[in-house]
Amino acid sequence: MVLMLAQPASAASLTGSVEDPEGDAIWYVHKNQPTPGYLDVVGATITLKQGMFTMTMTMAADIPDEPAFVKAAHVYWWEWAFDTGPGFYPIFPFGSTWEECAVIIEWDGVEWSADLYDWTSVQNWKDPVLKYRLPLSIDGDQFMVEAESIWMGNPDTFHWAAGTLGWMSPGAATTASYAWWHFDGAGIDETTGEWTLWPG
Ligand SMILES: [Ca+2]
Repeated sequence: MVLMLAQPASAASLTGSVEDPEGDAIWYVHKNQPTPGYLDVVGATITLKQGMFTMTMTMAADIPDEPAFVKAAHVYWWEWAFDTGPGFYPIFPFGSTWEECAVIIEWDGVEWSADLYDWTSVQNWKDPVLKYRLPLSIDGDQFMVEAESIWMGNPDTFHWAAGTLGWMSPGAATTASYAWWHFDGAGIDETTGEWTLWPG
């Protein structure tokens, strides 16, 4: 006998996922040399349940406790970028889409951190970026991080992409003279540059 138990709506979850080839991460300084597998995205997910977004990113290799920097890089980012509405300040675009907010895991050579960045109130370079510190877990080849939906404006739907990024300039987004490169991106249409619709 199968029992069907009704669940309250709040217990339902919505999810979206993307896959990406292994071996396609590129570092511009060494285009002909392999980029570390922990910078190579093979999959990412975003799941919403009870007001909390859980994001995972699976890499092509286990994530070291203390990743070594490839030449010229000073900071690594693993990022889920969210296009939640029209018009915002373009900061770290993947493809042809600009993001309103992003969840970013950072390794700065000393410590790990994870933050939700909210650019929706930013009008120019000098405006402060809203940031929320997030809990981070690293298990083998996978990152997992959680963020409150309300911090992202409780979106019902959005477009998103995931990827990895290296900063050539120390201090990342806090300096005016910044320079960065995407090692790899996932969830981006190769032809149109459009991001992936969530949920779905
Ligand atoms: Ca990849």
